[in-house]
Amino acid sequence: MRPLPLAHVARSLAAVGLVELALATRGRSVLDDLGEVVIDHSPLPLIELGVQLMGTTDKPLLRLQSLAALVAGGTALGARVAPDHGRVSRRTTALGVAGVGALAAARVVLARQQPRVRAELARPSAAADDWASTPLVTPVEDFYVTDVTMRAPVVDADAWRLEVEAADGTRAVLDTDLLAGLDLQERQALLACVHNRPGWDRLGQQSWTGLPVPDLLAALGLPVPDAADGSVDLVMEGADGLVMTLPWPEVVARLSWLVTRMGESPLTASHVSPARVLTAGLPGQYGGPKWVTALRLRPAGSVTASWVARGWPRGPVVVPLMARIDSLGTVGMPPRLPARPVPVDPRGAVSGVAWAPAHGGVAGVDLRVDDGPWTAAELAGDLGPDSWRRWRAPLDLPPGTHELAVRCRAGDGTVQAGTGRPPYPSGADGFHRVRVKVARA
Ligand SMILES: Nc1nc2c(c(=O)[nH]1)N[C@H]1C(S)=C(S)[C@@H](COP(=O)(O)O)O[C@H]1N2
Ligand SMILES: [Mo]
Repeated sequence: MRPLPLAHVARSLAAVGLVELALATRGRSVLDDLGEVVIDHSPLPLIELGVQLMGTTDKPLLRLQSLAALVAGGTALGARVAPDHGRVSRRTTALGVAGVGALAAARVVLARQQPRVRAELARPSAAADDWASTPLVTPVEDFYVTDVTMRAPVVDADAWRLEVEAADGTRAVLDTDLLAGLDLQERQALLACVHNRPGWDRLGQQSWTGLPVPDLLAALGLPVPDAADGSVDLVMEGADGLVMTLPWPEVVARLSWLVTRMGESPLTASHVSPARVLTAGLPGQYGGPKWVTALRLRPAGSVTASWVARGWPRGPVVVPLMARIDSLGTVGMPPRLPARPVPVDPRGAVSGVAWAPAHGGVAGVDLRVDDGPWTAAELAGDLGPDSWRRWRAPLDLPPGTHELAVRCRAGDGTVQAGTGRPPYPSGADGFHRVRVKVARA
């Protein structure tokens, strides 16, 4: 094997670093652009596997891949063009170090341009937390973020415009001033990603302020289709180019909302200023785009949503009903896999949340120990069918190792089946199971 031409590696690193740093000041990144090319051209099963294994750490990994590919390409090219100049000298070492430095500096410059998630929401009071281990309202800084782009677009609220187009082609344009004059209401709802699996935390509960899309059309003086008019789709465009569509009857029945506030505060940059569309009961990728820039009524089926182009069903897919055990510290994304069973007090209690926003809300949660029967847990007060609900159940366990499992029962009579099906194509189902251990007395 020939030795790696390290000098060319160093030169390539320096070249990529310099280009990256020069572009960073303009908010661009070769590594991110390449990462997006990879995402756009990867087959769906590969993307699903990536999400399953890496959760949201997939982006740093994609950048590293891009860097490796560019440096490998540069090295190969360098070794061909100048095979004799591949020896490491002080100068090439310095070049390599400078390249790595430039890459790091570029990341800092790019990160500076990304608005921060502001943690302005009041945390739930201690009393509210006594009941269960889960905050009733997910703090903004803990709320999951799913962006399809490598970096979130930066949308200037002053320059933001929402183009609204009726079925007959008449249009209106909304800006933040006009928006402030509209009659906005607050609503509690859960937002979940279609990739959420049993025991994951790719979902959150918040109160959202905004107004239903049909009311928005009316407020702008645009004709509003009949609630049952299936001949039109609502086509929703995000500033990052993401397009989603919903049949008009779904928009009306589920009350798709134009949302401008999350909890007490205006939407933070990542969740996401200045406005988004949210549809209770539908996973994020079906319910509406963040950084929404246009809402258009178009003939049903005439526009293909970005997810459909990527192989997802037209749907809309709904949020599957599920229950989660939060108090044993096993929740996470990707899930924390405790190597050993979680030690528990045999007469202790477990608690968590359950949700069934597409099935009339949570009517019950059941706990099962090993192969025993399902027994009903105690439920906390209800925020409404679109929200999650907290539950708790006492334990009465003999010494040894046990498996706890939870399931959700919904208001419409649906009982969670726990089939173990993956997120693609219609959302994951499976019981959240946790192994516990009771010490011998
Ligand atoms: N414009 C735009 N809208 C989007 C996305 C996106 O990447 N761009 N991600 C979608 C997905 S997959 C989900 S799960 C939710 C995530 O919203 P959050 O990041 O505020 O939690 O937004 C949805 N809307
Ligand atoms: Mo998602």
